[in-house]
Amino acid sequence: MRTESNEAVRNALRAFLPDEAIVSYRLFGNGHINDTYLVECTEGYPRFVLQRINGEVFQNLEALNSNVELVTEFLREKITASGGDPDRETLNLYPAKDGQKHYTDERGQCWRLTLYIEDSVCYDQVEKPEDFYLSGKGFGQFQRMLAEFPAEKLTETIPDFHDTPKRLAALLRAVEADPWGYAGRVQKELEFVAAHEADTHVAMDMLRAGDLPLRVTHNDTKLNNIMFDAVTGEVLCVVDLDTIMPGLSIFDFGDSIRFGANTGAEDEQDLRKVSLSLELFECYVKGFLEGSGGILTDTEIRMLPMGAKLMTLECGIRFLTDYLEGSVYFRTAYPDHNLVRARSQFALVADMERKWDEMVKIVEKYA
Ligand code: GN1
Ligand code: MG
Repeated sequence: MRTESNEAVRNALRAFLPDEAIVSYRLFGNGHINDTYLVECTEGYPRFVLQRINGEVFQNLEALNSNVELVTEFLREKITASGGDPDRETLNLYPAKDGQKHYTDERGQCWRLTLYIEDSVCYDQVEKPEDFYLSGKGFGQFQRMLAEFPAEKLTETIPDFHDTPKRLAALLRAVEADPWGYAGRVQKELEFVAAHEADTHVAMDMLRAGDLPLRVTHNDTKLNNIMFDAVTGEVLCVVDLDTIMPGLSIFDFGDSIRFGANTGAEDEQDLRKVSLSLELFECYVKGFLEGSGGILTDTEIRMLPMGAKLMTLECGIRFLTDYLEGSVYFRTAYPDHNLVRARSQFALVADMERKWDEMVKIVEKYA
């Protein structure tokens, strides 16, 4: 995956802003999918975030734009009604000159501009346990706010996004096709996945049986998808709304644990550094249960540890699949990057299994 030419970025910016207002822009953030830029303007304008939405990953751009617009409008009303500051606590889409909240260029690339939230920070790794507790509360509150969102208005931007058995099937197809001849290098990883086949369908089975309710979920609750106030340290705003879809609450819980409670990085090469921090796990459980404010059923709460294991396993499966397919999906910084990421995910799954009883006990303590 590559980023766009300067000319394409400039051209996109001109669809939203007068040419003379644009001072500079630079790549921004650490997302693996879209291209994101921070935009500086002349006096009288705020700073902006410009994004090119990855049209290979998001095939139905119209539905994606509609989802993000509906959700941000809904959140704006909720935040205003509860006395919050909607300019800082949700994303604000800035209209293009034609009045639309996005711009499609002549090459079919889709762009959007949002207000940059001043005096905010986001983290790629937990620095203070307190912050992780707050992120849990923030994502829990987000879940609670969305509980009243009319789910039928949303389109699934990526169908079967967290359908782990389908993710596994895609991996097996990639192994079969093996377009780059890499399959021989990943036998150990494939054995690990095969040994966890039974886990992959636990959540989907419970959904079909009606044991877990379908909700409106964020689906990508990495720590770097939530902004904190740089001054007060409080959680401000959940970002990266592209994958808001019907989903399971344990997915949102689980993906946060996968990313934030890992003592190593998502792409840690030294697997001895990868483990589940029970301290951070506990912080997040506490925050998430407080934030979601009683909307979760007993079964959802009981399945939280499984959500963590499942999201980690699934993410590893997705990284491994992309590695075999030549790294066409996730942005990578070096050739084996996706393999390194997959290994780190599987190491984390293994550590969760070692700590399973303790994870269960922690959840019971706050249930
Ligand atoms: C991607 O866009 P970003 O970096 O927040 C991915 C998530 C993965 C994550 C792994 C649309 O999220 O599903 O969990 O990378 N987003 C999409 O870090 O596939
Ligand atoms: Mg992101």
